[in-house]
Amino acid sequence: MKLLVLATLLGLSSAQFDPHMKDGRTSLVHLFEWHWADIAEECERYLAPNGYGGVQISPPAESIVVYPWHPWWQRYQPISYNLCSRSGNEDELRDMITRCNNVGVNVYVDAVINHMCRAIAGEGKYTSCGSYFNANKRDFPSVPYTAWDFNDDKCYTSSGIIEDFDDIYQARNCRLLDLLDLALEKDYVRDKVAGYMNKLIDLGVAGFRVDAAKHMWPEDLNAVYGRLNNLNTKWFSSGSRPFIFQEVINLGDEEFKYTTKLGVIMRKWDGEKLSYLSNWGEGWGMMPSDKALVFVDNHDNQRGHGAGGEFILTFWDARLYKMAVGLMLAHPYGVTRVMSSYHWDRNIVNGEDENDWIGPPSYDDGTTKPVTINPDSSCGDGWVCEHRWRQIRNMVIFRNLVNGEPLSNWWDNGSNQVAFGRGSRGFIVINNDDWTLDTTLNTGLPGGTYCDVISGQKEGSSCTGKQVQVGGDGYAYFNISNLEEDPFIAIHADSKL
Ligand code: AAO
Repeated sequence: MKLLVLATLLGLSSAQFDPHMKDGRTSLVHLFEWHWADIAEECERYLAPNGYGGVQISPPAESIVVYPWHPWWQRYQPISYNLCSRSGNEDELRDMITRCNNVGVNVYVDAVINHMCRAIAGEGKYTSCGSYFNANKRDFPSVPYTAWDFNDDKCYTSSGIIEDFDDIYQARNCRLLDLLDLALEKDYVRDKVAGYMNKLIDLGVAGFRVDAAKHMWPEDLNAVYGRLNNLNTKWFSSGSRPFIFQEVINLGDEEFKYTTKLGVIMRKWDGEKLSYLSNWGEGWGMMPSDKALVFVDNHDNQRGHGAGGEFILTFWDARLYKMAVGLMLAHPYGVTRVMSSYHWDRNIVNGEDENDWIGPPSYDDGTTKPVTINPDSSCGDGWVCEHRWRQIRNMVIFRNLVNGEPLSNWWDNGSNQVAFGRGSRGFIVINNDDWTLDTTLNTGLPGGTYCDVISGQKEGSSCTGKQVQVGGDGYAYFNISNLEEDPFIAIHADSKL
């Protein structure tokens, strides 16, 4: 699996690992392909009230448009740094950033700075804001970039494309998937890229996911990061540095272990068991917790792109997925990112999804449909909105409440039943075995009656789901059938009656 994270390894100051979330919030959500206007609404009506600390947005820069299909990935082929995209124009972007910040929800931008569009994209004005470009001539007048600003003469593969991802010279000087590779060792290019990011910082964003970071030289990235402004003091304390998390897919070593391994463990493949998670995190050879951004799936691997695989858990496997996300959110390791997807018609042929390109719910002209909200607060019109699923939303709240508390009272049955607490603030019990969990455990919580926040939650003075009785000694009896819709239970300080 994949990815992730990591904002690191570059000798950056530790300030760049701080996501600057407000009010003890701890998680961000990727609202993949949402329109800016919908994100603004979502910040106000849902994310802030439910404790989400931030939102990752899809690339906001002008990109190619691929007629008539409008695949989601067209946005990863910029043709200028004008802020107009399928998600909206600059005014809508500014309005969204302002409104999200005003309710304490940070905005993190997916920054595509390694490359422009593909070499064979042709020329014309078929772009998200109608600016002219000519890919053959490497001419992007709206930036402007010309042939001098690309790495063509530094790549030694005959195709000009990365053929061996393990060869760092190819990986950093040749074209990723035929995407025109920017010469980031040039001050001019560094200035243009930093100018784009600074415009976003000045609008109020809190940081960046750096796309394809593996394909840029660390010293070039450092030079770009060094040019970045401090965050806008309208919403952030003075001297705050942007949060940077870099996309580096490398399943063999550290970072990508998190999503891969979690998928394999939950599926019980390769002899893996939940009980092995007692030292999850650094104990598994992952990077330091305060430098990791973790997730169960992302926009690539949920559809087989970028080292996806059948072990990746997604909304398509809802039952296991909810448990995996619950576990991630309960566990102290890393900054957590929740995925929010849209449905597409999967068409798996020989293990590959032939429809992995399908864009967000759209009208015939390719315009993205608004996100509609059903009376039960789920989303309609093809938007999945995992972040609104009760089990996931309530675990985001759980994570905020236990923030800073160590992992405590670990228990396992040597198989796939595990439980752990976070000091005296929260406790989770998971049954992924094919038999009932039936045991009494030390929760570490003060005695009382608690509402399970998975099967329901506390509403007023009662629970809408299960109740858990914690004795004065902190012990509680748990019985979780393997046949339940959600075979896990979580209780926390605020779910006490
Ligand atoms: C589109 C078309 C392509 C066309 C291209 C240019 O789909 O057919 O060639 O235009 O004309 C997204 C889409 C692409 C799309 C692109 C541009 O995913 O399909 O291409 O927009 O529109 C590498 C990079 C990683 C990258 C990933 C896709 O390292 O940075 O490829 N992800 C990001 C974004 C992604 C985006 C881009 C970058 C481009 O998240 O959404 O692309 O902006 C190995 C390598 C990895 C490599 C993967 C690719 O992974 O090591 O570096 O990722 O292969 O599959 C083991 C190994 C692991 C290996 C893995 C898979 O597990 O441990 O290292 O197997 O083989």
